[in-house]
Amino acid sequence: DMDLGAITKYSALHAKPNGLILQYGTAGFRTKAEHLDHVMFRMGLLAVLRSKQTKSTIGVMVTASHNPEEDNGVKLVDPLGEMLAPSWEEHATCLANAEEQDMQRVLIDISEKEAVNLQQDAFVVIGRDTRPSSEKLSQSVIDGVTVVGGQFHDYGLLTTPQLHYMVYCRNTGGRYGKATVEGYYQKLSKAFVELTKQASCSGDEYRSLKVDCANGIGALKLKEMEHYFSQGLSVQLFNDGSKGKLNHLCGADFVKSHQKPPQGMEIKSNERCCSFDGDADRIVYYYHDADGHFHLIDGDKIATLISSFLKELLVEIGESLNIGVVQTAYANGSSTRYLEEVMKVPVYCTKTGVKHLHHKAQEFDIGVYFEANGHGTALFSTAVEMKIKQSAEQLEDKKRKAAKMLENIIDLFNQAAGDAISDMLVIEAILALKGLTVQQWDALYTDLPNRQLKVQVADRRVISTTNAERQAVTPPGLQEAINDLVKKYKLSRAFVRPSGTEDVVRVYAEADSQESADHLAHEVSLAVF
Ligand code: NG1
Ligand code: ZN
Repeated sequence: DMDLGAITKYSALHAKPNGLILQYGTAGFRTKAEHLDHVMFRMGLLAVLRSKQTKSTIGVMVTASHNPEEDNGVKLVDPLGEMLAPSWEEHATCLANAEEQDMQRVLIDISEKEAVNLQQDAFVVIGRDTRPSSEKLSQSVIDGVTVVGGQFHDYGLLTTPQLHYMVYCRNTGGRYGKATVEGYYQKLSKAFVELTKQASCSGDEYRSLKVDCANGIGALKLKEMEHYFSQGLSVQLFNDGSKGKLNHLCGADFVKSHQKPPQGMEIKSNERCCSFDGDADRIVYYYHDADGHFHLIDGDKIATLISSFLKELLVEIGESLNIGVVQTAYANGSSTRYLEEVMKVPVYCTKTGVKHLHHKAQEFDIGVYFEANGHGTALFSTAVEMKIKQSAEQLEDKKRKAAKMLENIIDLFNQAAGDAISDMLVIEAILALKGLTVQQWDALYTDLPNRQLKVQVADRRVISTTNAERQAVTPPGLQEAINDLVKKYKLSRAFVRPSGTEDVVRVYAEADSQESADHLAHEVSLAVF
């Protein structure tokens, strides 16, 4: 049973600031680091309950991803490396906001509602990013875990996707990989090196890459990992945390939202560059053309490269497996059109937030999902993995080679979560195998000009949406107004939705020219008031 006395005693050492209300959103809890101590302690408690209920290892990651260095956050990772189940998100919010004297009751409530067997053993794994506040906050998580008798392993510094990988490994009996940082490096590097060995044109041009690490954990981990894969790729790290501030004027979020290169990176024309975000679960590519123009290659184009390569391999092997691409409303219209009309791959749209994309992608033999901002991965069903393994052993020559390639690609993806390091290696392998330059990849299709705006409103919850957030249901009249505005432009599309991570309404518009996209976004933002 729970030692309620001990919980009360230790909880007082992690006291909640009076009146502070936080919400477990799409990315867990996120706010200024100094407001999070009680949340960390309580998420330690909750992770133990979730572990007892699922009879599995649960993960707790301390990070605020691309937010400024002063912020921090926490999210729980479910047994198969997935985001926390929705009913437990509600429990998390309840528990985080309970006043000291109500803590016991809330904990008992959750245990009863979820039929948690308190006698069951619990195991929690913990990881943290490089923020100055992260070490102490992860210690508070551990306090929470231990006060309710949970066992734990503290991995210390990890990228977010590495923690997802550890949880997945531990709950699948080692089939997926070894639950150590070393195991992660070896699994991915072995697959990568085998793939790039098969590239016929392994000329120098494909072999080096500039990486902006957002002054975050990605730099640390890439440095540790570099020598494992260096025979296939040499990486040059920028914003490695030795000088600059985390996520400041650099990183995937900065590059994507400002559509310009990060500070601290010198780019020669046509050099391949990429940026990670602060916890290394997002990646975008870019380059400067001969005229010095900046070109961004976002998650949509990454998904296109990956899904077309996978489809080609399947054709080569002669397997008719179903492959689907999952996007959100933010996917550029050109990418959706290219995937559906040129590549003939079915495309599905879900609500924003990777858990929605991840779940949808699980419905296919091969599901590729990416948010435009560069968060994504590919999932392979167990049946596919077995089939491909067989093909790699049985088939002849060309088919066998393709099956072997697919086998390695499957190993190279982090199937627990979107992963900047893993995605980078997948992309580098595909470019090498196909002999594609970064410009050729970029030229697959041309992005429609688009604009994203944030609008501050009194209460963003007055806006509700349907059809994967592409249509507004309330307030009345808003969707009609948007429809009328969209009609004024060519190749146009626009939508609004309340953000799940910030107190704003987001406006997105695209059209045939940048000027039109800007106008449309502006007009739509006026209609929101
Ligand atoms: P919100 O704030 O709900 O738009 C943002 C990103 C998501 C996702 C989450 C979680 C956009 C438009 N939205 O969500 O894609 O990454 O943060 O971090 O990029
Ligand atoms: Zn992130």
